[in-house]
Amino acid sequence: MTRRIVVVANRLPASWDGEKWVTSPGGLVRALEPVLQRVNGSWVGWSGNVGEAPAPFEHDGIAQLPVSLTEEELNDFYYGFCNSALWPLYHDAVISPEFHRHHWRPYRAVNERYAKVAAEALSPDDIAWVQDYQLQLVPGMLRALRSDVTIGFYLHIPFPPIELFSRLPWRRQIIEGLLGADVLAFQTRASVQNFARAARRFGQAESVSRRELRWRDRSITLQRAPIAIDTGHFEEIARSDAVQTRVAELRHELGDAEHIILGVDRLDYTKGIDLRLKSFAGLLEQSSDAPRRYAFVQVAVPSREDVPAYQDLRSSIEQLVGRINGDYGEPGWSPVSYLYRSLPLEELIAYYVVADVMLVTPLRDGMNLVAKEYVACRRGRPGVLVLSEFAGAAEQLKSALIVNPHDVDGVTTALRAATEMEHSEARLRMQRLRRTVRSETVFDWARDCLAMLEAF
Ligand code: ADQ
Repeated sequence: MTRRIVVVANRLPASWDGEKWVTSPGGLVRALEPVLQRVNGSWVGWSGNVGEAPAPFEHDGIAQLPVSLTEEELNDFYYGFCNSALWPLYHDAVISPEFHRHHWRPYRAVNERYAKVAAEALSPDDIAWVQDYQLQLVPGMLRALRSDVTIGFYLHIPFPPIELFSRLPWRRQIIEGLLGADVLAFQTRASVQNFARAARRFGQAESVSRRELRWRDRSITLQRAPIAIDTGHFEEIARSDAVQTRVAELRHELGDAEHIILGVDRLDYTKGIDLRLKSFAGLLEQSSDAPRRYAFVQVAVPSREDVPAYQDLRSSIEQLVGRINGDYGEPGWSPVSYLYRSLPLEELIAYYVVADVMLVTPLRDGMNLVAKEYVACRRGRPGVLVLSEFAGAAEQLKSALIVNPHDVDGVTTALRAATEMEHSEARLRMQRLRRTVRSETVFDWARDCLAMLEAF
């Protein structure tokens, strides 16, 4: 018998657009929604509006159990502790993490609230599947409330090396919160190892093996479960007539450039968008005789617009785009097209299909689904993926051109190699990448995670 699953995540998959509930974009929702629809699951999370929580409702075949957040909690818990302390700390401290006690306290209080809503929704033997860095205390709190359910935790972002994690003033509490789970799953081997070390050091857990810890008379399984995509869905849309028509239009709109290069990211300082733009400028510099051969499209989804670091990033990227277009553009032609918006899936896929080169160059990324989505859309046309060695995806997508995103000249060289690559080599590389992306879909990922939880 399949056991019922209650996902506990920061956000609900549905958000209110002022008139109706709509499905929010983003890696997490896109990955989990198809899975929950299959197992008739529920989802505990915040609706996106501050104040009193709406009554539970159903959307897209999933029972949605809203948790309330006040305006102050949104600022201190979400923008504060989650996104000004944990997010930078867990991404190699790309910018300095800020630790404030007035952010930590609401983090604990809000985690407690999620744990309570989840505890009420769970029946004996159900599985609670807690998601991500916003809710690291929930496994421990939930165990205290409900010792009769199985608790899983999945971290979508990297777990940092102990040298960085040690800086966190509440490192012991975070480790103990996580150790409340029966199964802790991570994107990469490196994250599993980093966590095991931190659990030994700050939680006094003992390693039984590389995949098992012992803590307070309980056994905790550590799992490497790289997240994936619904590959078939992307392939199907990429093949559709609507996308094919749009691809031809886009190519024309982009000045029929010989090489269309694409970047698609949430606008986040971990994604390396600014360095990537500099690398593209380097390519234009080297090709000053024929700059019109290249067109670079950067699609950036607005993200965390209330955090100052994100506002600064947005203006520095816009300045850089302006500078490159000013330096290399001509009347009626700009080498960089910059779109600051979220795109409907069909339009996003048309961009994946039209792009000859995909630049995925985060400074640190848990996985990066964009890289996998691009590969899924390349049926019958090679295209070259240039991928950062610091994306979790690099552990799997080894036939990409792997780069160090901090090395601006190195990325320019890789871009050049991508645009000049022999068709036969590009085809071979893409075939290998496609094999990986087709053989490990989001359904395999969910099956692996849930199988581990169901075994408890
Ligand atoms: P993100 O940091 O959001 O996810 P990513 O994995 O690339 O990063 O997922 C982004 C998602 O948003 C993709 O599915 C993509 O299609 C979509 N998207 C991007 N740009 C878009 C646009 N302009 N319009 C519409 N949709 C767009 C976090 C972690 C990642 C991890 C995922 C899942 O940071 O490392 O891979 O969770 O675990």
